[in-house]
Amino acid sequence: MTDRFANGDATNDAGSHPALPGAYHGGDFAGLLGKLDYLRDLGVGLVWISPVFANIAEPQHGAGGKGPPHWGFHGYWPHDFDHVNEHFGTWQSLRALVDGAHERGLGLFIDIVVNHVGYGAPLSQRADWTRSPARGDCGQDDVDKCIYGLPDLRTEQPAVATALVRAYSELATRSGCDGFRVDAVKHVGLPFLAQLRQAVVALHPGFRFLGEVWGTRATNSYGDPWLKPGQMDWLFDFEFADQAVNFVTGVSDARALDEYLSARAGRAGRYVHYLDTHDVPAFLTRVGGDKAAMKLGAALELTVPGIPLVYYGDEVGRTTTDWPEHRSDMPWGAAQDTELLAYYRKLIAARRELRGPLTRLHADGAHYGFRRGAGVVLINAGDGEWKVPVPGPAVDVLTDKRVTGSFRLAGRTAAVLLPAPPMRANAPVPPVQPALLPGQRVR
Ligand SMILES: [Ca+2]
Ligand SMILES: [Ca+2]
Repeated sequence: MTDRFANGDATNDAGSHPALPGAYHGGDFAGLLGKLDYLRDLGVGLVWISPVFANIAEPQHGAGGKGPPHWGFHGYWPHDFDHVNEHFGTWQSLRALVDGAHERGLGLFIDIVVNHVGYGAPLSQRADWTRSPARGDCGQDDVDKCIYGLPDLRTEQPAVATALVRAYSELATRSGCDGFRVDAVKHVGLPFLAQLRQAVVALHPGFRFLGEVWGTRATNSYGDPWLKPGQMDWLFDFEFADQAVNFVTGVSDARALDEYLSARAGRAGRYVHYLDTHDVPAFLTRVGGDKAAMKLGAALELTVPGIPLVYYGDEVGRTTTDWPEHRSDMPWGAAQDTELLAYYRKLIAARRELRGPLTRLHADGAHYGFRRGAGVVLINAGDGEWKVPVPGPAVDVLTDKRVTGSFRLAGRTAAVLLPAPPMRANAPVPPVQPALLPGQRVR
């Protein structure tokens, strides 16, 4: 959420009202650029930012016009497809952000809106471009209805499709970004999505698409049409957060969690899972502000197969609720829970050692354990200690504790065990046991 992450340029703050939850708060591309080191140090590989095109300027009022004012700070109310949102910066500062990400080994995805324009945008006046509630020509199906009363782009019309494909190809080229997160994919026809992908990938081989098809989950075939060749590379697993909440709060047991993880095993690599996003309340809020439960959820999220998404602020203990709090400002400085941040960093670093499918080792009550690659992950959602046998010497990389034989995992904690590191060449040589000296026989 570019507007809410960091303000790096005060010259684009006109019209910002940080005290109003529905207004622009001043965050921008320059602010993000200045925090890329923070993101790199957190360990993420890819950054997903808000839609970048200019949004409608007029605030909207929900609740029949009586609600608080709400501007397009989130970027989902595009006004035209040629200009960058002036609150976020310029084409140049967007390019500088992407280049800055690449210099640090990070990828960058831009959210794109292809389904609709903002309320009252000029294109909403053109019946050949849009369906609109004001004209009464919205449809009933997923593709031709006007979601949230937004003017719906006629992406099935060749002229509209061609113009949008051209605008987003231009965005890919001018920004230098690595991929698009495509908004409201369910509400756009598959032929348009294929046309968009084909055009952008022809210009930029390796360009990737993450599609938001509301309600997809890695446990069933609902999302499969959007995962066919020529469509999206990845979709979201809308089920994961609920499964994680249920397990860490004791609503469901390890067996239920294991059934879920087994059911998603075949598709997990094509799905992005998260604890929360800009559309739902924070995980930490859902578990009653219990930091131990948050850590268990993070441990689960960041160790299982699939592509984990960390929504900004999760890693420092930001609590949010429903709109508009779930898009609140990123906490910085003293407002950050640095202990939780350190925990996230360790988990993300450990994740690089956890590859391939998950093999269940324990699924009993509140205890869940599995092997993945070289690592063993143990999650104790119960209150009591869990004594677990451990094969071979290992290190719990979350606490740096060395473990052999058996491991006592405290209640409400998780562990990621990796093989104890081999001795380095320049490390001091430990004393050799006399019985093992050459020429000596073991008695
Ligand atoms: Ca600013
Ligand atoms: Ca549509």
